[in-house]
Amino acid sequence: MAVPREVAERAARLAREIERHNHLYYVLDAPEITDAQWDELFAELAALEAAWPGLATPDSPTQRVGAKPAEGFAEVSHRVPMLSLANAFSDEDVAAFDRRCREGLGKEAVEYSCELKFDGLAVTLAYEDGVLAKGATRGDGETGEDVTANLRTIRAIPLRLRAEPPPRLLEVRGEVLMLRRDFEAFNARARAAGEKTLVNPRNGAAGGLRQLDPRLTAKRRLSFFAYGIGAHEGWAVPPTHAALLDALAALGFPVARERRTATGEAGLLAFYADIGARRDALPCDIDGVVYKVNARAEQEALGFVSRAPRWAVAHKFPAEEAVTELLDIGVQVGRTGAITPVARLAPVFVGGTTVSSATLHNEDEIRRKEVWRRDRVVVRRAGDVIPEVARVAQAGPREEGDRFAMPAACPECGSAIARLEGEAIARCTGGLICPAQRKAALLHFASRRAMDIEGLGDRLVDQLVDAGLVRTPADLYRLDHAALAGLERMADKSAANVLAAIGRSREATLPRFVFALGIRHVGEVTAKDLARHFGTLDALMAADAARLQEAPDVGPVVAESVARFFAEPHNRAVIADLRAAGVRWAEGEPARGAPEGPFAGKIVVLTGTLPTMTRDEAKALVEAAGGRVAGSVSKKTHFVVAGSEAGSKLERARELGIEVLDEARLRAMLEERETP
Ligand code: D41
Repeated sequence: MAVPREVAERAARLAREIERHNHLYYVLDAPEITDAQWDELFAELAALEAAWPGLATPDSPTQRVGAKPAEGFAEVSHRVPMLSLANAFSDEDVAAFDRRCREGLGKEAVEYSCELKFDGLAVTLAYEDGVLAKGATRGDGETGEDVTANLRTIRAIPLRLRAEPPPRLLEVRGEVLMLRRDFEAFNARARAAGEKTLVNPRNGAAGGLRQLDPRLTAKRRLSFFAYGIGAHEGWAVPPTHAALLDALAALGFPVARERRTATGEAGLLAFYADIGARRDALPCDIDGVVYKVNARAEQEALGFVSRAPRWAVAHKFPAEEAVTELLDIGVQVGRTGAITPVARLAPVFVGGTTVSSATLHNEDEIRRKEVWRRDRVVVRRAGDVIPEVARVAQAGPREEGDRFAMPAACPECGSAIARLEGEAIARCTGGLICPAQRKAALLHFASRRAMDIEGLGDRLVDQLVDAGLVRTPADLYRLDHAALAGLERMADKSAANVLAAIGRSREATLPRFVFALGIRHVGEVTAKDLARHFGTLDALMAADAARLQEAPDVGPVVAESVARFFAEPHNRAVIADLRAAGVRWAEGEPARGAPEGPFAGKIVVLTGTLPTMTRDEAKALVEAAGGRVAGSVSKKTHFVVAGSEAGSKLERARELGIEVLDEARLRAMLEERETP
């Protein structure tokens, strides 16, 4: 049965609409409708085409992922060969390129069009009468493979040119690639499904184009950027490369915004530096920039040498990946005690510098990447980030001793290394004595909510530790005026003030002292809970993980962390030392029975700015009324006290249906005790 005219017209209109929205979304990055609205248009068109066989045309958006798996790819010989690009690796290479162009053209200064060099795969797209007819890989430049069905799945590639009337023939050339966000999303999904992940976006794009089943290509969400043309008939080729790129954008192709004209070597190098600085912020990987003589007449005058135009050059960034031998795996201790496995490498030049060590992040990463000592590994150094071992290039002999084992003791202080359940990072437990953690531990110990030693900040801690005057917090209490005043830029008066502050801090409270120890997972609230529950430091130190969990809100992770801290003899020695130095607090009885007050047993979260109370005041009042203040909203939260500019915590409270109080209501509830 013939397709009724209204149906054909509706289908054609839908097809045009869908492609217009594809262009808005994938090329201009400025969608006008939601994904759901797009799905609706698409579903309507698909339904019409299903009901009326013969309705679907090759340029219908439903045909992007229509085809059945292919047997293989047919060969395509390019009507106009796809040339290669000469490379420049240094400023001198660029200067030589500019000199050759000036001399070849007999000009003082040559104008260039500068663009990005995408790290993808070159392809050519043939449009006949405006409709995408064939797409092929570059291959050897003369012959490539017909990957039309796969290229159709790329929504950034128009199925029809935006030109009326369209050229008889136009071949558009460009690069197929995977945007970083699509690469990350693909790998996240693959990881969750236990499937193989992609090594990098370039391999993702190359593998994607080579799929025999276009549905697999579609899953990779490939992208495309246009940079040139091949054969053409019935099209007025613009007179400059810059105008050509504008024309390609007008026809509906993605063209990178990062493009401009520049004159002379200095102009080219400025573009290179500018792009180099912004490289990490780009949506996709690039491996350099490309300079092309702008005027087409000048390009023709310069011509070619052995398959490469004389009028263009790729200025490459230093390679970000290199292969070298992994000599050994050691560990490094961070400021917070985090133990990072570090690869010692045979020195290798990568990303512009020589690298001889690279991070392996943590034990799980080593296992996931299956890295062993004496393997040959790929070292990656992108931008300013620390070099990392990206993957194994070639396995080494792999004898049992080559496998990484987390050491039992910290290389800096000899304390035990522990990895708590559910954490990726192993840590040194010698928080109070480990040289690597010394400065951070001292700063925390002296901080306002801990021992509150005024004047003992970053700079002074640095000086004290670097001068060898302080190794553990206990050493603070043995400092004298002469030692302090002897430090650079330390006036007599300030030395006296700091000494007085240290002296005052001897009168502590048990919660403050426990918090000051800097035990992982023991914040101010937990320190208070522990102090209240055990009453004395000795009782707390004697408790095993099971006893620790009897304290309110202490789960297995906190309990294990506390038990390990006090099990470390170094830590016990420092605590004994602190007591010997006169640090003391009033010890209490272990808590018994439930707390009393209008907020007894209630968990309260504070958020936003209250009209008259500070956060600390509100907290103290809630705690005095028997409540506990928590940092985040969960199902266990009883009340959220919200002030102005309350954000996500308030939202979360509403989602969970938790009662929200303002300051007035909080005050009223606090006073309930007095109004029987
Ligand atoms: O972004 C690219 N990878 C890129 C590749 C580019 N921006 N421009 C290019 N221009 C050319 C000429 C000058 C020969 C038309 C290229 C390539 N060629 C190219 N890609 C793969 C081989 C050659």
